[in-house]
Amino acid sequence: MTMSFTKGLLIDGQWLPRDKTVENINPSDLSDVIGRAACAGPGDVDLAVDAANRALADWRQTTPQQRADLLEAVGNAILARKEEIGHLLAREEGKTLAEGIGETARAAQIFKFYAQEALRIGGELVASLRPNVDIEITREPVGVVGIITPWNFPIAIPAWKIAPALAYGNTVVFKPAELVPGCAGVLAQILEDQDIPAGAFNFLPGPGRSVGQAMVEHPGIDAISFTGSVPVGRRLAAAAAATMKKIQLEMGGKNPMVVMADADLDLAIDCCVQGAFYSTGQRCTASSRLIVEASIHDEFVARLKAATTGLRVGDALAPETQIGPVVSADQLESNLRYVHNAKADGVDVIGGDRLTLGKDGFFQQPALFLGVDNQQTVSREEIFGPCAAVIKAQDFDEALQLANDTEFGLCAGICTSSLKHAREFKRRSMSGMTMVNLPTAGVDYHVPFGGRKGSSYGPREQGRYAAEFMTTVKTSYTFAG
Ligand code: UN1
Repeated sequence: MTMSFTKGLLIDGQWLPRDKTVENINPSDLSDVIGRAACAGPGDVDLAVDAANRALADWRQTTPQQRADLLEAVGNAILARKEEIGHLLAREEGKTLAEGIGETARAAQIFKFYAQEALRIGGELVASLRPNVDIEITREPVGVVGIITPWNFPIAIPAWKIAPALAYGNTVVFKPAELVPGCAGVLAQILEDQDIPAGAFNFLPGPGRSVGQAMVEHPGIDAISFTGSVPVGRRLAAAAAATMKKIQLEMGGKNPMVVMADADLDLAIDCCVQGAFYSTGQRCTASSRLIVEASIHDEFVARLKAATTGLRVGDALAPETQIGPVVSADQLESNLRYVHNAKADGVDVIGGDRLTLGKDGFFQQPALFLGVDNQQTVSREEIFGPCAAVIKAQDFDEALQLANDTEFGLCAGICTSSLKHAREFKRRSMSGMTMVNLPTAGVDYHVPFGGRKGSSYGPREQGRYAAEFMTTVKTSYTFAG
């Protein structure tokens, strides 16, 4: 296979090589080194933040049409290359080729959506309490936005943070996850190819502990949008408070999928299997708790076991593969530890072992933890792998109570044919998103995304609601007597 190398960092419109690099390895085939990515250091954060601040004066004055044209062109350029980028995505992250291409197309559509949103920036005109005074409420760019993204959606998550940031007139300093610098580098190149003004978009691949930390502490960054783990999110929020930055955090999930006895069971099996295991379960929206009504529990579990053990795990790029590898050695080790500890605690575990296939990769059999209650470790902690706990509930009320009994609150699903159950569930679920007869993972890009409790902090991402974080409100009073 050909090796691809990222060109370095993009700061102030210049590609800057760096001596320090990290290898980008294919998790389906550890002998496949995809390339080497340059590694930014904390000094580069200063350079990028300065460039972003200098560029802001002009960029915030661009017309909505200029920004719309740029974002539309970026979306079209991504779309035109969706097979190639999707292939790179599957190769570096390990989701299947179909998932990689699908994610790339979604990233393109996100840019095209925000191209249009740039044209819809408006405000309010409100009558004052005083005579001959008008009040205007307008939205302005928040300033320089620092964007820190995870490895599990190498192009879609960068897209849904970068596109609204630029659409609303902000400049960007973007740090992708170290494990997936390839797609991020392609995205940076595409933005540059569309002649984005120097400094309006800066690309800083590098480690979170140094580069991400320096970004959140930097007084020249006005807002940080982060997707990643709860512990890192908590650290970033504390650091952001020290410099009074606006912050938006998308973190973990322990998303329940409730299956009621009145559900279409074929559909419910599909929702559980897709939600729990597709994209190797490496989604914060994954269904990691399958809560099944007691009267159908045994029959449902028998079918779920058959569907789970029938999944084809393999090389992300092979057409027959349904479940690609785990992303890295560390993640695999962590997943296997959960499986090992569950077995040691006497849990009935189906699957979960490391798989040896033709190629040396991080393959793991999808795991079901059967007969567990909602207090066990595998029901509480986000594993972030192809692993799901199956929990029995006596009736709807208990299922709802179990669904809400978690420190997370991202997405909650129910499979039911009862309008009453569906309605009650939507109203009483303590989550940011609910799904009826749909998997918990796999969301639309034009509506808000986010959760409650430990899952999210700050305003929502995506759709029109992204304006809440990406802009700041100004109230202007004018007297003309
Ligand atoms: C999806 O389920 O379609 O990190 C998106 C994540 C989420 C994105 C999930 N922020 O998994």
